[in-house]
Amino acid sequence: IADPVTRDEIFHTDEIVDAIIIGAGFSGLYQLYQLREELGLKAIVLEAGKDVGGTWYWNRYPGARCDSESYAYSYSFDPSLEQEWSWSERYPGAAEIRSYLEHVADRFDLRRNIHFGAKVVGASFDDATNLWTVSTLDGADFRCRFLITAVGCISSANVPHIAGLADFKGEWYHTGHWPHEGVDFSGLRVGLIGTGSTGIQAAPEIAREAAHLTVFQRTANYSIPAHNAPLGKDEIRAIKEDYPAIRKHMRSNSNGHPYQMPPEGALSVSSEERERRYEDAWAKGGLGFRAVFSDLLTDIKANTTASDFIRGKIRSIVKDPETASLLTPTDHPFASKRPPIDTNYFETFNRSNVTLVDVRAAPIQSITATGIRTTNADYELDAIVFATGFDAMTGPLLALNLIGSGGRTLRDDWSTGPSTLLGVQTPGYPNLFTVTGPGSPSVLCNMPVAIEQHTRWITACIAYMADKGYKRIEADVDAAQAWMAHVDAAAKNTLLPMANHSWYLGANIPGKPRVFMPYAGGLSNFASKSDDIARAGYQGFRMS
Ligand code: N01
Repeated sequence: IADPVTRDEIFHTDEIVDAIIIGAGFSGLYQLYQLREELGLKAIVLEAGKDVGGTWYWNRYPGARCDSESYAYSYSFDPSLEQEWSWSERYPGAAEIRSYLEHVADRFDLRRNIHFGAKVVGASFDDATNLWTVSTLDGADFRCRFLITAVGCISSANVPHIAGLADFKGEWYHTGHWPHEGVDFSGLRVGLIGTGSTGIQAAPEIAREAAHLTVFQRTANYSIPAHNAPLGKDEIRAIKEDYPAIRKHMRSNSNGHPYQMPPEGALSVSSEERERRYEDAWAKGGLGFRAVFSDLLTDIKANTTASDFIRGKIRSIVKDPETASLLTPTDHPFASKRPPIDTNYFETFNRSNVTLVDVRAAPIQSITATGIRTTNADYELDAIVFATGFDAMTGPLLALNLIGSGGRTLRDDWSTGPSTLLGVQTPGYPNLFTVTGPGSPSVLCNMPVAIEQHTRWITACIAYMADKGYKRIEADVDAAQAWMAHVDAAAKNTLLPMANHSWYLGANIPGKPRVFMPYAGGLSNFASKSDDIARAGYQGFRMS
């Protein structure tokens, strides 16, 4: 490749593409659109799945549904797209989100630049040419100037190492890799391990179908009723009319959701008023419960009022007092782990075909040919469902086996925890951009809003480089260290680190460094910091 000095020379070579994007989910699709349509670059997407969808391509477990309101869980970049698409329910099911992303891919003719079935297994940077070589499982190599990972944060399934799994005679599944043809549980005794957002969505659905469901719970979880329902024509019309204001509000707050948070703290109102507001929010349902008061995530006393309210609800729903007590979370404040929302989760334990097993008190010892053995009992099962989560944020990036400048590896560089600047670049990995990387607000937000901010920043950065004739960008070590210190401080300003076993901290994966990975300082704050850095000529990044 010739030494480029103009945008055309940088970006219009035949042999080497300007950018490779890994992943065709929400991030990858929009990143491709921007690079191709706005910058006129030659960009391709490498996608392991056979179609678009990302996390929604793989997550097809019973009850898989998004916890964001459907109208807010969508792209905002094209006003006619948001006018022509109508969501059918308050929360979109996995299949409907897949249809939406397929529609986006068709509408913007994105598929012609996407290689499906192309699983990336390695990528290395060449200092001499400033190019990346990306290798796929089938042995193909692709070369590009910019490598952009759009691999999601919770896409690396975690199947815990439990002795004996290979001996199990029944079928077992991880929710994140669900068979596309579905699973028929009728007449079966099913064991479900895990009570995070996924397990809480799946349990009621499996219980309805299976002969018996045994839920193996290590940590009791708070959950808010979703109150999912079809969206009426009038609601859809009102949303569409109001979209500009809704989008503006979503971008200008800390989490990218459409909720309005009042200025008051939980303790600034009378206990009757507090209770009334919690009851209203419970009746309304959804993640908006976190926004009933302004200080639920920052003041433990305020949070305790919400935690107590939910604990009371669990006790009032679950009829058997012992089961209710086991289901009642006590070891972390509400929303310090990502709070699930549910449809009849706690009610499910009133069914005669559902049993709750406390594997904190008596841990799972092994899986046998016929079921699960805990330290005090054997449970006979025909199928096991692992709703055991993900090696979040760093897992999908480490799986790419990235080799940076001078032959360094990301696995070594992140052995004590990730280091990035804005979540978007890692020192030592020039021309590599990570959408929703560790250090970005991503998972603490309504994802599409965060993704639009992250990808727009990357696009602007690449456009800037093209204008200036730069062919290499790399985050400074000092700037990345300062950013990670800020990420750590932002988390400590909240109650989030109090859930010391959460995946935000990497604590769900044995041996993983304990680093609070997402940026808890808020999306709008993050966006303005990112803009300031860009305006200052990409301060903290070295370009040449
Ligand atoms: O995973 P999790 P998830 N033995 O890590 C348990 C998003 N999401 O798939 O808490 C026994 O939260 C583990 O126990 P503990 C959302 O961001 C979004 O449910 O570690 N149990 C926990 O109960 C969410 O946060 C939607 O003690 C074991 C569970 O497995 C994220 O995905 C829907 C175990 C794992 O919970 C991940 O949720 C669904 C073991 N060895 C998910 N190992 C939307 O709606 C783990 N567990 C957008």
